[in-house]
Amino acid sequence: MSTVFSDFSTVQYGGPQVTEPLTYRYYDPAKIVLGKPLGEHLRFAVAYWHSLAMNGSDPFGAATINRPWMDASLDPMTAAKMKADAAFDLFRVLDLPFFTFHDRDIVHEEATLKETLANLHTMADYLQAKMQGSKVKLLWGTANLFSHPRFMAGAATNPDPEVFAWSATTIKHCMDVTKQLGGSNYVLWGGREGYETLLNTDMGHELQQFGRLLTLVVEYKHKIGFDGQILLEPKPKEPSTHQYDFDVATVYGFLKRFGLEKEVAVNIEANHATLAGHTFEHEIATAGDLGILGSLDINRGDPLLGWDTDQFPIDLLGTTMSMYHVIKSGGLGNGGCNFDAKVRRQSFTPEDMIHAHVGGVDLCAHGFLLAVKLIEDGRYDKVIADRYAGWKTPEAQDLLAGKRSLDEIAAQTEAKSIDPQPRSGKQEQIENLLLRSIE
Ligand code: XLS
Ligand code: CA
Ligand code: CA
Repeated sequence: MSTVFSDFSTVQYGGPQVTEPLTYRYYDPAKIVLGKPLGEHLRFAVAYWHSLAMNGSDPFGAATINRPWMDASLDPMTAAKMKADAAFDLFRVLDLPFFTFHDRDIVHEEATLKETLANLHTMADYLQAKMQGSKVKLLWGTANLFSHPRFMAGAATNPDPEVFAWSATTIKHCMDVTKQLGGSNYVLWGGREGYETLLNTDMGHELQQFGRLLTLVVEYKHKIGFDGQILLEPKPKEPSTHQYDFDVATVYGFLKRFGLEKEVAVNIEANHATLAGHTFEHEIATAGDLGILGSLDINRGDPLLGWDTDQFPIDLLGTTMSMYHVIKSGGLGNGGCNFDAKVRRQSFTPEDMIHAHVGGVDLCAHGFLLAVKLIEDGRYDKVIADRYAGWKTPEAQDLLAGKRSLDEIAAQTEAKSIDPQPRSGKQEQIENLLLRSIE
């Protein structure tokens, strides 16, 4: 069956000198780097929602992307299958190893929960059959618990327990489907798990509800023998004014509170990091340090706009440093790099969709290779190591290990009476070193 992507041949690796735009210049999945193929470090995924379901509408304008399966006169199940056929054709063109989806991306909502869930399972079977004829695997599945009006005050954190139960039911089925399709992870993003005004919100109660839901998810994962990771995706705001999963550090505190820090990791999105006032690499390094780095959603915001624009990334230095911190954190394991990124509404052709992914894939691959080079070169790591070298002395090690009380430290320091001298932080030297490393 032909789709809007049928005219495109599979994008190949061509090497850095190639000028043909629909070619990977850096993404050579078979290239061995740090002991394994580059493709296994990066584990790229295509996001169903932005690539197949997004129609380019915004609060001020109508749809600009009119794919055949979006025709409202079609029978919805026929449309869902046409969309899936196009999805797998896009996966063929991009030749990336994974995809991701929400329940609502693959099939519409029906009048009753029972019918909605029946359709979800029908489409999961359809995807499973498509996967048998394809190389693509599922990086993660998730439930859309934010679009329908019933979720306007949250899903797990809704004041109405019936919405909590509805959400839990939907998640149970989405976890079943994710397991059926061999998913590596299951993601929870709490878009409306937060509030618009504290004036009508019992925050303590809502956090208890959220903790309960996450505990139920972890228990169910073990019950059904799902061996993927459960991931929470931080985001500080949008659509809610304040969201409980504000950033990686906040999520860690929440996981600790409910005893789930060994069970749940994070899916970190670049644009969510910047909305929280952090860099992507800050969030990655924080998760690495806390031992909860799960997976990445690759995109970028617009520095001139204060919302989640989900653009494809173009910043080589930022990407290199993000990959540096991924490598220093021990890699992505079961996670991957999911393109939670959408083309602009003026980029409405199928070809635009392919260019967007080729650019994003190549940028991440290039950044990863440069990060490896930076580590192998050693100069940058040495600057950092030298900065903390004072902590290597036995005396300082005892200080860090808690072998000195506050009054002992005071007595020793007063006896020595050494006035510590300021030392350069070498920021500009480091910036020059890094810029020269990506030339
Ligand atoms: C929205 C989120 C969402 C999650 C999955 O901002 O990025 O797309 O990744 O629900
Ligand atoms: Ca995301
Ligand atoms: Ca986003």
